[in-house]
Amino acid sequence: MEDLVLYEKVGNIGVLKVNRPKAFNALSREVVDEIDNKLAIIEKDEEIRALIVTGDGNFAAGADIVAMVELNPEQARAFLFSDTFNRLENLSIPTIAAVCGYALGGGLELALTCDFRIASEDAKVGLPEITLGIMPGAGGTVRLPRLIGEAKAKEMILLGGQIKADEALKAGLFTKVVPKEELFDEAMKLAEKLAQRPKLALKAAKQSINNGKAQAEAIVKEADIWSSLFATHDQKEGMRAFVDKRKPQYIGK
Ligand code: DAK
Repeated sequence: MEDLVLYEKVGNIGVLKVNRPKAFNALSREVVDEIDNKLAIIEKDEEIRALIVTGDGNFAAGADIVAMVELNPEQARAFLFSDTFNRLENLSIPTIAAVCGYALGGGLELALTCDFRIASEDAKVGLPEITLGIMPGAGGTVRLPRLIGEAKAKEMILLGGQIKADEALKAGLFTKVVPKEELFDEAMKLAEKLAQRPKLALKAAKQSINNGKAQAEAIVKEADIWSSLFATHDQKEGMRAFVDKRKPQYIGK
């Protein structure tokens, strides 16, 4: 079987690629564990000076809905995405999400843990969890409002729609949008620039910015609230409807 997450070093730049294209790179437990394993390698590698995170075809269409449908609240709470996402956010080197195609739900939340987000013109981002009878639970309700402001974040989270690359650029979610064929080179250019900056000062600046967010507690609480929704009819209905490819019937229970 092909590796679900690919990792390579291009000079002193690391490139992490989610590789589950048939499921639009949906983040299953195995994919997230693999990302975590690669992060453990990256953390120990003194040579690596910047990391690009990307996906094959799409960035990632969210957590694997099929794997979540029948979870109860305890199992959902144990579905530890946030630890891996926090680990990525707190890497000492700068990180760049190179976003192509869909970055939805947990996929967008993964991109939000990176220091920069560069996208191709075909990128579409959103937090569609509400349409599944749940809410974002891996940092989305905490990181997105801080990045793009509460009103725009609420529009995305409470309505659950998608926005295109140019709108996400205007909102400040992306720092740059380029044609698809230029995405990787553009991310590399930025990574190489960052790699030339003094390592210790970069690490200190990033740590200080992250400290200032003081968001750890909010992210833990978000996961608690998120998992409580797995006791509801609407979560089961929303996710079963996605799997059955039909419209959900919500009853508010
Ligand atoms: N999960 C599983 N499979 C997915 C998927 C997903 N998120 N997204 C796409 N796929 C699969 C589809 O089921 C389909 O598979 P087959 O039927 O071919 O077997 C294939 O990928 C292609 O999808 P479509 O046939 O739907 O293709 P379309 O072009 O029509 O649509 C789409 C593409 C990306 C717009 C659509 O697939 C879609 O809406 N996908 C779901 C997006 C979504 O709702 N994402 C949010 C998921 S919830 C936490 C842990 C996790 C999370 C939070 C907290 N904690 C532990 C605290 C995260 C939650 C989420 O991300």
